[in-house]
Amino acid sequence: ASEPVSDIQPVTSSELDQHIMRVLRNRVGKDERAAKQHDWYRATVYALRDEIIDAWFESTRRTYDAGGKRVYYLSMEFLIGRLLRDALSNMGLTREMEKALAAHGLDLAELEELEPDAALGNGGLGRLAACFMESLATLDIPAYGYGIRYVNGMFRQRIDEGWQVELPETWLAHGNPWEFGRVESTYRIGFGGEVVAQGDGVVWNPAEQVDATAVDTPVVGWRGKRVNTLRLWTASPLDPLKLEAFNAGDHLGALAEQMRAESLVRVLYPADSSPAGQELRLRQEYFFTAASIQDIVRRHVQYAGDIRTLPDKAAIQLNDTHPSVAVAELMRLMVDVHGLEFGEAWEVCKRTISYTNHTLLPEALETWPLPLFERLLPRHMQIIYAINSRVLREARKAGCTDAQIAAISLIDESGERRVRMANLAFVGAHSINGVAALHTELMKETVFADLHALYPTRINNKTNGVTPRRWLQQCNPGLTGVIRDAIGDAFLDDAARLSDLNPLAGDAALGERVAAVKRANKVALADHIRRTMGIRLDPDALFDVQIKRIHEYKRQLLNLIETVALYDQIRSHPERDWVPRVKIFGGKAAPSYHNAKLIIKLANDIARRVNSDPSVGGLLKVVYVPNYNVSLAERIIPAADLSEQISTAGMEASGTGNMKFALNGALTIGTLDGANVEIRDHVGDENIVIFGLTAEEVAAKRAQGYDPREAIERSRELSQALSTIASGVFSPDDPDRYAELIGGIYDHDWFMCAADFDSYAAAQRAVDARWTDNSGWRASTIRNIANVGWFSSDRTIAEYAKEIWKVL
Ligand code: DL6
Repeated sequence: ASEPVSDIQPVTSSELDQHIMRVLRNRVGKDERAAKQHDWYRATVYALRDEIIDAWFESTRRTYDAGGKRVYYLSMEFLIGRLLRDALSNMGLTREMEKALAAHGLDLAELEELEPDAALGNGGLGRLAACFMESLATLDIPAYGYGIRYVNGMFRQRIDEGWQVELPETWLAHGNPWEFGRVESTYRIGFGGEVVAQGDGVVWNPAEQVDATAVDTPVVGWRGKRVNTLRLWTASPLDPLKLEAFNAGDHLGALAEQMRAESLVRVLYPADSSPAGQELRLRQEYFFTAASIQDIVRRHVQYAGDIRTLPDKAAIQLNDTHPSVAVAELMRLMVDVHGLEFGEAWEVCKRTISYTNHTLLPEALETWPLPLFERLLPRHMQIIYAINSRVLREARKAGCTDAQIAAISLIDESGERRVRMANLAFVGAHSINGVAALHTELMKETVFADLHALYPTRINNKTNGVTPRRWLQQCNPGLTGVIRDAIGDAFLDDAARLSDLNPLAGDAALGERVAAVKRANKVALADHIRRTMGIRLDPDALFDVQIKRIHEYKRQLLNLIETVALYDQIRSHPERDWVPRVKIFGGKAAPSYHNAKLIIKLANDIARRVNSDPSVGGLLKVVYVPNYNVSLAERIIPAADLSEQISTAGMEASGTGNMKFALNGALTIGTLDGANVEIRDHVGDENIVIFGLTAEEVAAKRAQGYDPREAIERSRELSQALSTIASGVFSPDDPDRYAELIGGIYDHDWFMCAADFDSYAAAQRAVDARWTDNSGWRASTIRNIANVGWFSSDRTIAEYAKEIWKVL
C-alpha cells in the first residue's frame, strides 16, 4: 500500500538521509563504517524525532494560544508497543525513510525489529490507554497521558517445560531514544508522618519523601496533526547517597534510600499477596497520581491564576481505580495549599474528575486495609472521612436504608475495615463510564447499584475502540492496500467509511484478494513460529486464535477442553472430512495466579502430545506463543481466521482484541459478553458465531444453584475430554497434575465451562462448515471488516470529548 500524503511539511529521502548521517555522528557518536544495526536504529529514531519536534512545539503553542481545555488521562498502564513504525506512518514518512535507509544498504523493517516493546502495561486496559493517546492526537485534542516509567515493568514470559517463568523485562537496556527527561518538572511526594493543626487548618508533615521527575514521550496523531505528550514519572531519593554512612563503610545502607525510591518504578503490579507487596502498590499509585495532580494544578495556576477555574481548563480521566487517590490529592491541594473551603473544593473536584470502570470482578475492585492507608497517607485518610460523611449525609437525606448506606460508604466495614477506591472515584467524579453497553448496564445493576440510585445521572457508557492506524494500516498493509483499491482512501481518515465495502461483500475478485492477503499473513506467521519455536504450520489450515491475559473467566480452559474433544474425535473418526486447524494461544498469567499458570502448562502439555501424534495427520496443531505482547499481536491478528472471545457472559467488561480481529477479517466465535454484543449488532448475526449462556442466564443459573455434574453427565464428549485430561494422558510425568483443576469443574464450575461446552463445541463445528464454504467465508470476512469501523478509538474518544470532557 502506498502511503497517503501527510498535511505536514514534506521531507525528502535525501533530507532524511543527511539528517540521519548527522545524528549518527553527533548524537550516536559513530561514523558509517563503525555503526552497528542498533546505532542505525537510534539514529533513525533521533532523526524522526527531530521531525516530530516541530509539530510538538506547534501543538503546545496552539494550546496555550487558544487557552483551551486539556485532557489529562491518568493510567497505571500505557501499553504503547513499538513506536517507530507508528510515528513514521502517522508522519507520512515511511516511504522516504525506507529510501533514505536503503541508500546505506539498510532495511527499515529490520531496524523496526530492534525496538523493544515498552513494558508499560499488562492487557486491555493499558492498550486502550495507548489507543486513546493516539486518537486524542488524531482528533487534535490537547492531552497529556500520565503514568509511571517502569524500569522493568511487566515481566517477560519464558515457557520452560511448559511452565510460565517470569523474568524481568529489560526494555531500557539500550536506552530509550524516544524519551525526553524533564528534570525541571520534579515534584516532592510524601508518605507517612503526621498531620498537625496549624491556625485554621492542618499541615501534613510526611515522614518520608521522594522526588517524581517527568520523562516525556511525544505521541503523534494521524497525519501528524497534533503531537501530545505521554508524561511518565520516575522516582529518585532527595539524597542519592548517605555519604557519611558510605565513608563509614556501610556501602549498601548508604544507598538504601535510592533503592527504596527506585522500587517505586521497578515493576508493574508487584505481587500483592504479602503486606509489603500491597504497600508498594499503594505507594506506586499515590506516587504517580500525586505527581500528576501537582503538575496539572501547577500548570493551571501558572496560566489561569485561580484554582477555582480548574474544571474549565482541565478534564482529568481516571483509568480504573489505580489513580482514584487523585480525588483526595486534588482536595488536599485545594484545601490545604490553595485555601479553598471544603465544600467549594468538593464541587471543583467533581466537575474536574471522571472515572472509567473496567471490571465487575469483585477481586479486581481495589480496596486497601484502612490501617495501611492511614499510616501511608494520613491526611488523605482524613479527607476521605470528610468526603464520606458528606456523601453518607446525602444518602441518609435521600432515604437510603442502612444496607444501602453500608454499600455506598467509602469504607467497607464488613470485615477488616478497608478503603474502597471505586466508591471514592465514583463520588469524586461527575461521570462514571463503563466500556461496553452490557458492562455499563451491569455496573448499574451490580457493583454500583446503590451509588447509581443515589446519583442516577453519573453512569454512562463509552464502548471501547482501537486505533485503526496501528491495528489495520500498520499491522496489515496488505489488507489496507486491497481496501484502498476497492473503496478509495476515505476510510483512512474515517474508519466508518469501511462500510463502503458492504456492497462489495459478495464480489468474488475482492474476496480472492482479501483471502490472498490473509494467506500471505498466515505464511509470515507460520514462518515466524517455525523460526522461533520449531513448529511447522500449514497456512491452509484454519488459524484459530485466543490471545489475551490468562484468566479463568476468559475460559482458555474451555477452549483447551474442546481442543481435547476434537483430538479425541479426529482419532476416533479419521475417515471424516476434518477441517485442519491450528489452535494458537498466547498470554501471561499473574505470577501468583495458580490456576492460570496451570492452564498455560496444560496448553503446552496438550500441544506437545497433539503435535507429535502421527494419527492426527497434521489435522490439528496447538501452539502456545511465549511472551505475548503488542508486537506479537501485530503479527498474529492479521493472520487469524477465527477469533476466540469466549468469556463467561457478564464477566468481560468489553474486550478490545475482539475488535482488532474483526477489523482484520477474522470471524468471531464468542459469547454475548462485553463488546461482542455490539460487534454482533454491527456485523450481523450471520457473520459471527455466537454460543452459550447470556449474562442473565448465567446469573439465573448461579442463583438457582447450578450443578455442573448434570451438564457433564449429559455430554459424552465433555465427560470424555475431562477424564482424558484428569487421568494424566497429557501429563504422564505427573498424572495428577490436572486432577484439581478439572475437579473444580465438577465441583463448582464458577465460570460455567461445563454449562457452555456443548453449545461451544457445536459452534466450532458450525465454524468448520462455514470454512468449507469458501465464498461464504470470504463474504463474511469482508462484512466484518466493513462493519467494525465504529469500533475505532476515534469514535470512542469523540464521545468522551463531547459528552464527558466537553472539549469538542
Ligand atoms: O477496557 C479495557 C479492558 C477491557 O476491554 C477488558 O474487558 C477488561 O477486562 C479490562 N480490565 C482490566 C481491569 N482489571 N481487571 N480485570 O484490565 O479493561
